[in-house]
Amino acid sequence: MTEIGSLNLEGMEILVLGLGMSGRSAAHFCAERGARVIAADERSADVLFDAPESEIARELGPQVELVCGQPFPDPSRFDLVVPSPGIPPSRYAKAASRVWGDIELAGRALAIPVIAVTGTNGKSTTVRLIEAMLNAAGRRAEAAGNVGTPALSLPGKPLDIAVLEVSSFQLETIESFAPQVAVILNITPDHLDRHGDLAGYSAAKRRILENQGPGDVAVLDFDNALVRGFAEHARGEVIPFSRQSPPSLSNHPRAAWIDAGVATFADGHTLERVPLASGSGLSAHDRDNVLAALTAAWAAGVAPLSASQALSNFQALPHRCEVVPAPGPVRWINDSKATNPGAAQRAIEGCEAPVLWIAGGRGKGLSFAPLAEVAQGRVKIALLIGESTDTLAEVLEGRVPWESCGDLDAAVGRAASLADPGDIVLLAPACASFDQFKSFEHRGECFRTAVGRLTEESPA
Ligand code: UMA
Ligand code: ADP
Repeated sequence: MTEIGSLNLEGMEILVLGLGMSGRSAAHFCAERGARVIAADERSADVLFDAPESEIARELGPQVELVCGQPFPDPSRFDLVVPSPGIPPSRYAKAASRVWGDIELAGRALAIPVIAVTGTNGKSTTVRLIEAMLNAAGRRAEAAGNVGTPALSLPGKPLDIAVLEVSSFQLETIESFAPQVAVILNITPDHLDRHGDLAGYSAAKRRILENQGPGDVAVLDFDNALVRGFAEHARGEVIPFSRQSPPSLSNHPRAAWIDAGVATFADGHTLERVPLASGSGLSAHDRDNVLAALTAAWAAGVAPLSASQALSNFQALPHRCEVVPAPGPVRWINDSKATNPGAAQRAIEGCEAPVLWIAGGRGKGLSFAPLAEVAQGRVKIALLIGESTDTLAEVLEGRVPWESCGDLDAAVGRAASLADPGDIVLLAPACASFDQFKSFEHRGECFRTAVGRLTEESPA
């Protein structure tokens, strides 16, 4: 019998839906543990794989049967369905007798403590910070999950603790997943096409708390009203964090906040203070993420001062308010990862100079109205690109000057001709990239290239 943690899949008939990153790792994981797996993807093998199907099949092993380019098999025939995060529950939930996503499987397989992080913006940065902080404190930690490496890559590795980024999609398919430390960052509208409305989206996020017990900890962003409201659903200890004001200590003996640039950690009457000397390239809103990460590490038993040692070497993630090197008096900032209005809002708020704002792309059906409010007075001109141009123009009209540029290269060129010394040109699209780019990374790289080209055209 193959058993790790509390997981035994021997002899089970398992249907894995989707053969992207998550599905492939799930199929391999289940087969290795003695299950019979059918792994299905609606795309055909030649589109799906960058190697011949036979090679992928060999990698996955004889226990896995690939079904590509066909409708999904009937889920009711299987003991367990393991859907990829991108496949909505409407595709399988009614028919399936049991559904566990890869986070559920990983939670069952991992015999080490888990810190799990969710929220709308800042998850990837926060899990990387936590990972670095725990490693700096001598704990063998590794980050995985929505951050880009499937969670099922972790079981079996020599680790002391796992740090998982979990999306709302992944939380829809948990059953007993109970992280020792659950972190919920800000919640602002995103993925409403999948979850229906903000209530549905935040209910999915809240599921990170649903199986915790009295010994577990919920680290919650108390500056966000929705997340603050989750405290009453927490079954373990709540440690609130705030960048604005000390949370009430009467309800929560442990709390963290920022006071004049110093992260402050209260444990009853004992205070520990950590000056926030930021890591390389960290943006204004990364302070929230640093505070959340220090608090999570603290909840996992690492003193904040010790955890903070990691900050001096921490490299901010690319495409998140990344300064693009360019000679001259204008600053160019690549926040291509701002794929929703909330992230773009924080990016604009973080600019301490007049902004030429490049925005637009594939809309997600989210309101841009709050963005227009923030942009008014801060943004000199909005340079609009992609499918959302008309929708953005409509909310900006009369509040913020705007121009339709069509594509990113044209917007960069126009920004270069309009910017005054001291201005900031900010790419913070508030939209997905898929109308004109392969991914947000591709969009960010194209921005860097376009800025680099300007430098070549007019050397300093
Ligand atoms: N597919 C179908 N039928 C469908 C839908 C999809 O067959 O109706 C197939 C596709 O053909 C494709 C596969 O399913 O081959 C894709 O599955 P997926 O979209 O779940 O993608 P993965 O490659 O498995 O990546 C997933 C996460 N993707 C999504 O949540 C959409 C990755 O997060 C994550 O890093 C990875 O698992 C490892 O855990 C990406 C993401 O965009 C970065 N996440 C969203 C976000 O951050 O906003 C939530
Ligand atoms: P996620 O994994 O949640 O998408 P990232 O760290 O990749 O988080 O950042 C995504 C986007 O959100 C980037 O545009 C980044 O600048 C922005 N961002 C990062 N942290 C925060 C925060 N605490 N609040 C709002 N926006 C943030």
